Amino acid sequence: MWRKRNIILASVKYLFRGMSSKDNKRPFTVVVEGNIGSGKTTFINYFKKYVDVATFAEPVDKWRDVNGHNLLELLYSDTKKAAMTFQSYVQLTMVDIHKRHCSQPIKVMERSLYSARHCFVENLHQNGFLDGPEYAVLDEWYKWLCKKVDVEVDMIVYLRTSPEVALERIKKRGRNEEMEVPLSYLKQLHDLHEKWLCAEKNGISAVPVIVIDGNQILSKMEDDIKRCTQVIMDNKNQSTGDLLMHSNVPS
Ligand code: 8LK
Repeated sequence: MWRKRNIILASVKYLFRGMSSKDNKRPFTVVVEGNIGSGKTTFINYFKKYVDVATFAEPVDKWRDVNGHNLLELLYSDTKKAAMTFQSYVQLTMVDIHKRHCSQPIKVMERSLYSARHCFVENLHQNGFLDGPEYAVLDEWYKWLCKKVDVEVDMIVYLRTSPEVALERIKKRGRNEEMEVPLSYLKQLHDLHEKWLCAEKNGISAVPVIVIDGNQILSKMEDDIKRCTQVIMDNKNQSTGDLLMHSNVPS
């Protein structure tokens, strides 16, 4: 169900914040967050038809081939050994996308430096796959990056999906490395997303969060995504006053 309350909240928070993408050097940046199998790719693909939007999917191909090493495979086959290596590289590749230049005024990214820290790194630490020193080093890097690099975002879209539905979709997608992902892992990640994005006090609370029901069948989700597009446009327009989003798709 589309959560009207969240849209209103998003708009109100946005107005209060009175911000745009600062000095306009950074595009209006939307990050799409959610569990593995939550429908983020569908969401990102939807925006590809807009000429004013640059889309950035998660750089999974990079994670699968770092000078011939498949870090994603290593992560799932020997999590303790690969967790630090994988998360360091994820952090680097996510900052790269946060900083990637695009000529379009709107940038839609799949996940972010923030979900890396609040969900994935946190989960690996809670399960003992990242020990104290590893966790501390990743956290220091995270804090330094947030302070020194412009990785700010303007809006978060959270695809809230039950772990059971996410597991079904993962199985259907059939990505080799993920075939053994247990439901318990998805439940832990789900809880961390909820804590981060739905609790009153999250690390980046000034950023509006739009919640979409990711359990819906994909055709239904498209309706919500369309409405979400409108919210993104409205907020972007408030920040520049003149931009209209154009669609390549004949109406
Ligand atoms: O999203 C593709 C795969 O990578 C999926 O199996 C989950 C994993 N992954 C991870 O372990 N840590 C991550 C991300 C993805 C994305 C971020 C930011 N951190």
